[in-house]
Amino acid sequence: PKPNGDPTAMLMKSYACQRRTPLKHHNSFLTEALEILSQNAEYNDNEGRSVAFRRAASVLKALPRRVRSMQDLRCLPCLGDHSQRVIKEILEDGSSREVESTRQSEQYQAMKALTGIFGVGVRTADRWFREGLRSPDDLIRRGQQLNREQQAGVQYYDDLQKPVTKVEADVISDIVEKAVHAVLPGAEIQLMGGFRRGKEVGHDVDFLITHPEEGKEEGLMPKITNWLKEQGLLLYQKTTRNSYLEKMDGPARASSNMDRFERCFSIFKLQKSAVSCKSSSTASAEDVSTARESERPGEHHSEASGWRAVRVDLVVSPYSQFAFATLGWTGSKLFERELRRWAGQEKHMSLSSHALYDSKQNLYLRAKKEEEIFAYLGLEFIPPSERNA
Ligand code: TTP
Ligand code: MN
Ligand code: MN
Ligand code: MN
Repeated sequence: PKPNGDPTAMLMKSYACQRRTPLKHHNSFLTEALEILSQNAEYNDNEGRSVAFRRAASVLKALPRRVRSMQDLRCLPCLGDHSQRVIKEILEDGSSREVESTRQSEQYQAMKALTGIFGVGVRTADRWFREGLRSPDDLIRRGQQLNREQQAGVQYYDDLQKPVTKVEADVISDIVEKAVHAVLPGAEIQLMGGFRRGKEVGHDVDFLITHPEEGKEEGLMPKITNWLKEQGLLLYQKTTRNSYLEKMDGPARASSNMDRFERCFSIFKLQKSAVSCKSSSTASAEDVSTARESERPGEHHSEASGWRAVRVDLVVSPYSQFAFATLGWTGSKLFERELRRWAGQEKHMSLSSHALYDSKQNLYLRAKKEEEIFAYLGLEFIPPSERNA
């Protein structure tokens, strides 16, 4: 038999950062199922299993066509026994019993609802689940003690569950640009995360801010948030100072996903009139005139008001780290994870959102553009729109 008898057979590389993964692909019916199992493993604190399902799903996203039989999966990397079993069942029966029972399970649904609250991670959600709590409403009813972040998360829960559209992201971009330039002319602002990868909706809007004169960016975040507060545009914000020290944090910390930039987790108050103006000239004046600003405390109901809450992440980077920060904040999360794994396992380098360290040469590799980082890593450049691993 010819080794490459099938002319359509393609060589699928095993690291997601070696592949092009478009936003729209042909196998959502399989990837959504595998991602439920991945999510469930994460809820059960089983990171290895969670990543294995996520890698399997990601391989299917990179395929040029729909999977129709197990034959189509020959020679594909990252598909373990468990993933193959699930895929086989879906191909034969239309659905997988394990996936459907997970989807319906009380634990999965409660964990999804609770971790969906801004400020609530898996550990907190799991503790609450074991105490019998199932939803944000349960937290309010039982008078559960919440930190400031979680209070905002519960208060704006309905709004924050609603996907943020590209038009809304563009309106917020204009606002952030205005705020940044008001306090530091010459600063540069870049839209990051899912929207940089071409997504049409997101769970938040991410921005990276820098200034070509190194040092000018220091202490910038409080100035930006103060300006936004004065304009009445912020519902919540928490700023963390930059704590990156190259000597201490560089190579040692590089494998961790958390970076040490000055950053701000925030919730913006977005006027609906601003959005309808941007999206078309047929702005519905109705939305605004029927707005009721009076509402009971506890929860905000967006339908009845002229504004909605939107999660926004702001990050400030020194110019010398901007390329690394850009690469690190574009995502997807699996793509980032695979880049760091590739760097460590295949190149003996440590990659973070701050730097690239070469352990063999014992030095930091400087870069002004993302392209240079891919080149140092011996990878073909993958544009943001194909990093949807
Ligand atoms: P997210 O905003 O969480 O994800 P996303 O923009 O890809 O998708 P969504 O539409 O759901 O918002 O993260 C954006 C990028 O930021 C992601 O690639 C990883 C990076 N990131 C960090 O580097 N450090 C962090 O602490 C977090 C939370 C994200
Ligand atoms: Mn995002
Ligand atoms: Mn997300
Ligand atoms: Mn984000």
